[in-house]
Amino acid sequence: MFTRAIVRPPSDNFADGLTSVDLGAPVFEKALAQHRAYCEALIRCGLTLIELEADPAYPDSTFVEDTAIVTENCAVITNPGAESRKGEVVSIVETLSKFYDRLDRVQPPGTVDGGDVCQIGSHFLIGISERTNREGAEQLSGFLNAESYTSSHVDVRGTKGLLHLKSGITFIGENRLIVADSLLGQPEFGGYEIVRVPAGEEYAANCIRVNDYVLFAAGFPKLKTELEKLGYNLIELEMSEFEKMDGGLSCLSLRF
Ligand code: CIR
Repeated sequence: MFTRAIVRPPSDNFADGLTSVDLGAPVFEKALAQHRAYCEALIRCGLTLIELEADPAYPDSTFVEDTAIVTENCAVITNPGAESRKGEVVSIVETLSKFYDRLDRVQPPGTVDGGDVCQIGSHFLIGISERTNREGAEQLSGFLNAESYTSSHVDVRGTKGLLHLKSGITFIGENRLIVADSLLGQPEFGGYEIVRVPAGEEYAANCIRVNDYVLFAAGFPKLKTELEKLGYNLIELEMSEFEKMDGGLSCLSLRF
């Protein structure tokens, strides 16, 4: 069970952040409203929110998930792969120090973005991507192994349209992984029941299981129906403005 989440609203220069998609510029007011609805959904799932202030020095800083890996036993501060995002960790260190006695830190030349890290019970899948390098993944595995977690690495470089591992997969519990077609067949996914993402609904592969609910991007009816058939309680959220900046549902919070 999660009890808390760290969130940070977008800043008014959110549109200056990094993006690789061509969906137009996000509308700030709309992004704020979508973020508010996201926060309300987390509260509905039973979480207490730790709300940081918007930080215009870092236009991508609403995507807090990339700055840390938070688990029941330990917290690891990442070294984000994008130069413009490295400073985002400062306020996260300050915040997480209130909850963890010790914070481990990925050191350069290692880089890790939290969006590449998928926890499945006591096992972690770590994506090697444009943002997370092998050195960073190995450092992270070391920290996790010391806390009796296991981990394996999944190379997602060259997988078209995928910024992070979790842009294409979600662990939704019950031994089930939602997997976009571009990632099917990875040996690390053997042993899980795979829920395939219908063609054209790839963005919805990134959703989050939070206690009794799954937070799910609005506008993807086929995957929605499939998950409902499997018995999940979905909370649908409009994500259009974050999608324009390459962000998914998971990246807007750090849940622990
Ligand atoms: C970036 O390119 O870093 C941001 N615009 C989006 C980060 C999304 N993070 C995530 O999916 N974990």
